[in-house]
Amino acid sequence: MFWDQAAETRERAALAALQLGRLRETVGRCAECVPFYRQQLAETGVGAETLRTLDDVRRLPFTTSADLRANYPDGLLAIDRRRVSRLHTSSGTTGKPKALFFSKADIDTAADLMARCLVMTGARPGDVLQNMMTYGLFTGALMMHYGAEKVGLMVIPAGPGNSERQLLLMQDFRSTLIHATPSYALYFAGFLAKRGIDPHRDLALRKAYVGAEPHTEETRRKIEAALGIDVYNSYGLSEMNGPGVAFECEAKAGMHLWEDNFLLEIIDPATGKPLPDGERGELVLTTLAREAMPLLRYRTRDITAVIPEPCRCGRTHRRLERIAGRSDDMLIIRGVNVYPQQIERVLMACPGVGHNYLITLEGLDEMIVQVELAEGGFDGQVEHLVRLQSQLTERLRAEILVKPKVELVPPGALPFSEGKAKRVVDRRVL
Ligand code: DLL
Repeated sequence: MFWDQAAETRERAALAALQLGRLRETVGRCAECVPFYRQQLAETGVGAETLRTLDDVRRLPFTTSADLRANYPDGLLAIDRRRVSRLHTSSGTTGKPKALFFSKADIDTAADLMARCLVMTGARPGDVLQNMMTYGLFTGALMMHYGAEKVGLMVIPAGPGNSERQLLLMQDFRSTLIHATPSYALYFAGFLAKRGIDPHRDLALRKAYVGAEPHTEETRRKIEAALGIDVYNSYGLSEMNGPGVAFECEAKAGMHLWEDNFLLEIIDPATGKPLPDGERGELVLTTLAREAMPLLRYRTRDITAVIPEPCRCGRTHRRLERIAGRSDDMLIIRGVNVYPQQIERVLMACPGVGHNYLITLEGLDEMIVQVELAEGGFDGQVEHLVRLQSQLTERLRAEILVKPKVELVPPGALPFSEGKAKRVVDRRVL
């Protein structure tokens, strides 16, 4: 089933023509309405009329999150203030937030792309979506909310946290779909186990949409097994609408990126050079149909690759691999590059391991991995704990080439955040 079959299955040649037309229009509007871009485009000598093929996008300058911060609050706004209908922000790790503006048409387009995503996974009117993302300046909950209402789903704007209340809502209103961060979905699965709830018997859940933070295939499987549902990966970023940029279809084999709205490139993060389909690098996105705040070649910092093969669902928009991490998430430990996702993969694949973990770096490159045991996972036999601990240490060492100190802790012992999970605490002395 499709939300917009013509758009979702548009032939590649027609899609490319549409992209080129929209790219020219976007560049023209940037030059006309945004002084920051006017200057940049003038310096590089590129204008809408000089873009002959899609590859010419490479002649445009990159935009970075530092540019967004430097132009805070409204230096990148391309329309009159009176036509802005929504502000979102994205905080990131340091300094001023990024301000993101949306016109009425932008919100409608974002909702429409979200609707494509939902219908693509089999959501239908009659479904009840419990939206466990944070409502507010964060795009996560609201953009999903608008898309779900467009499809005709009943939405419960639950927000995150308060698992008792989530369960009550879920039972009383027979929620069939949930939208959550993967860390909250995992945490909630642990909460249900503790409460003795059998999702199959006691709940009506069918699917979960998880995103907003990196997570591994092992985490997906763990949530699917614990809740007995299908879990779909949802990718997006505030700078590009929030959720609904790329989403898995029923095949669950990569996320279709809506190429009629975003022009994608994969580059080598170190050199900025383009990489071919199938090769992993940094995702760079250009908005193709945004009114309030068009962005040219935005460096997402997210590491992924394009899956070039056509998808069996019939959609022609290319798929992205699961995000492997952010280029700025990489840890360097004793000279070795380590991504937190590598650690998560090992932990979540290991029986006996629970739903939360924390990586702490101390002293001179000391790594401590604290991990919760599964609910009911400790049978009182200390030797079983010792075995699990040494098994995890060995598997981690094989994966990341650094030997961490593994600490097993009881279920629920580690801090849990309602927003995006904080997986790494770096207390190293520099
Ligand atoms: O997290 C938008 C969103 C909300 C996406 C809900 C999906 C679901 P930001 O707060 O701006 O926006 O954070 C964007 O989060 O650049 C990635 O690093 C990360 N991220 C988002 N989705 C995924 C995902 C929202 N599925 C940043 N896998 C992005 C891995 C993700 N990382």
